[in-house]
Amino acid sequence: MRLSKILTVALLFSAACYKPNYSSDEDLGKAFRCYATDRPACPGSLVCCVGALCGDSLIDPVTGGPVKDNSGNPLEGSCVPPRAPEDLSLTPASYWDFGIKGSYWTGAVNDPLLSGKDPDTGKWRCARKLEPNDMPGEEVGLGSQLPIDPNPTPGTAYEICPDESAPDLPDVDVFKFKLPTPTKVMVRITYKVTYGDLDVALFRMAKDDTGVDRPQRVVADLTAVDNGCLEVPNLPAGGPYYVVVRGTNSPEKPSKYSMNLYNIRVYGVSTPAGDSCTAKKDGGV
Ligand SMILES: [Ca+2]
Ligand SMILES: [Ca+2]
Repeated sequence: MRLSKILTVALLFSAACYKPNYSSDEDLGKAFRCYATDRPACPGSLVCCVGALCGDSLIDPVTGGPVKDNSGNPLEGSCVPPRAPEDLSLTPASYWDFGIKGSYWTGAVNDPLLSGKDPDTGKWRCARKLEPNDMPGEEVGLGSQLPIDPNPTPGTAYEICPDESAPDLPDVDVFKFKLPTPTKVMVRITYKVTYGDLDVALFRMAKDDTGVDRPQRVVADLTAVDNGCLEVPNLPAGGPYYVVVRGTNSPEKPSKYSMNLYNIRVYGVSTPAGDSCTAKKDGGV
């Protein structure tokens, strides 16, 4: 429902002491939808945000109209509490701290054909499905109930590769889930390391000294082999938890990040002795 409609309803009921019981909880899907160009865009002290972009940054400085998405539609935001000022030097690759990588792929790397333009179609090769999904607020939702003991599937296909506007920017993909009960959680990504090493890690949010949420690493797979796997025997209920997949760099080429196609599965396991990262030594999934 658009804000103007809600305000109209609120006015209609104001004679009967109507108290609008609005929510700003994006996670519950209850936040007001908004356009930053509406005046006011949001009730009270709330601000209109799309991912990391808020308020006037959703207004095109040239036209004065709303910033538009790739399809030409005005970006629709959610009314949320004002966010802490962000460190503008912070990139998604530095925001998600994977820890120190100890092993690197040293063999030949095949071109995954994920950057540059296809000579036949002229289109940017990186499909950029569900992008941007690099920071909290942009993530791909996995829901509040992970599948438990699902039948093995190939998983959902994504790709780590940059946008045409910033071809050297490292890409990360972020997925979010919550847990209603403590759960043994598995995360599996499948990829061929010969086309580019990928890493995967699980984070939760913790408040830093200034009370701002920062990602805290729970577990990471930083190996330079085919596929990646995370196993958390008893992840506490709640969340949100964030699964992050990244391309990797190396000490020799710190500014060059790998790209690759991958498939991902995130699921729960009902018995402690059930599925495990170490159970299949052949690297299968
Ligand atoms: Ca991404
Ligand atoms: Ca890896």
